[in-house]
Amino acid sequence: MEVLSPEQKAGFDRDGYLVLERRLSAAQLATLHAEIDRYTEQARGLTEGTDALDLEDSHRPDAPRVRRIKLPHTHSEVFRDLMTSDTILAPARDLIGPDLRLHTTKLNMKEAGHGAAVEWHQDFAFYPHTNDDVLAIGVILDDMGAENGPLMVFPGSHKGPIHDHHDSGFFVGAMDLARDGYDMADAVPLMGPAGSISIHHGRIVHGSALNTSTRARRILFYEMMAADAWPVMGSMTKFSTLEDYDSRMLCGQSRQPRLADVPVRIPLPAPPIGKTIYEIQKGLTARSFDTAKG
Ligand SMILES: O=C(O)CCC(=O)C(=O)O
Repeated sequence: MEVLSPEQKAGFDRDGYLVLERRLSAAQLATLHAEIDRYTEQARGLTEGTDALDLEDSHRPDAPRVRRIKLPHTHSEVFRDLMTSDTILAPARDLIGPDLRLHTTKLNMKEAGHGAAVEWHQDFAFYPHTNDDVLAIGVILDDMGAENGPLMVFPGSHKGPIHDHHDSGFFVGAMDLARDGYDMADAVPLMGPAGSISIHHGRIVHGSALNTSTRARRILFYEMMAADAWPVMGSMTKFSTLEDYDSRMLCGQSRQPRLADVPVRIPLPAPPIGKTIYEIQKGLTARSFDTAKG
């Protein structure tokens, strides 16, 4: 083990999540915040999103509202350097082994007063793999309390089924919580001071509410898997060649697939609209969370 205790690893295996408090220094946080400001300034004047910026539905060119910085590691050295640091990779190696491949990165902004909710879902429903050594590391960039839309999880749900994320015949990337037997009162918020790190298992049921508070809630997600977890055909994971796929190795070696007895559903037919989770989830009828009023 590099950084986690045996108890923390056992906790993750049992519950499907961990929070590691205060892993980033004040200086690192300041650098990340400044980098975010550089992006949000680019939103002023935009009439639609760009390759880097996903905008809130209530965004206006003169009142910019950024929902997400997309794939930040592809256009920012700051976010790329953090991704390849031991701060991010050491806990992941402790949990799923030395060979890690990146799935994606995103920085969900959830700005004060209007930051969008994310409906309940399992990441593995979007990208089923041959085994479930799949997780997301979340870098908590603002103090995260109950009021500013923390990520919430259902402990132990990573050991259950992959639920139906379809509605009206299409994949909508979200579940009908009541239909699947969950009570929102049982969800646990992953809270901690800015600079903490959350880790959630790829199969855990999770979501987060609209941020109606006066404080932002920004989380930078690095989603990754053991290199021997290969996407099942129909997964939203796309790659064109082996070189392309292997260019996503974060550490260790590329591996042949390991096939485990894991539940799998295929996210097809593809959603009729949208590429981001916020757009795709608009197809869900039985919403759990409010949407912004504008
Ligand atoms: O930002 C959040 O609270 C949830 C993010 C999430 O689950 C996702 O983007 O897939």
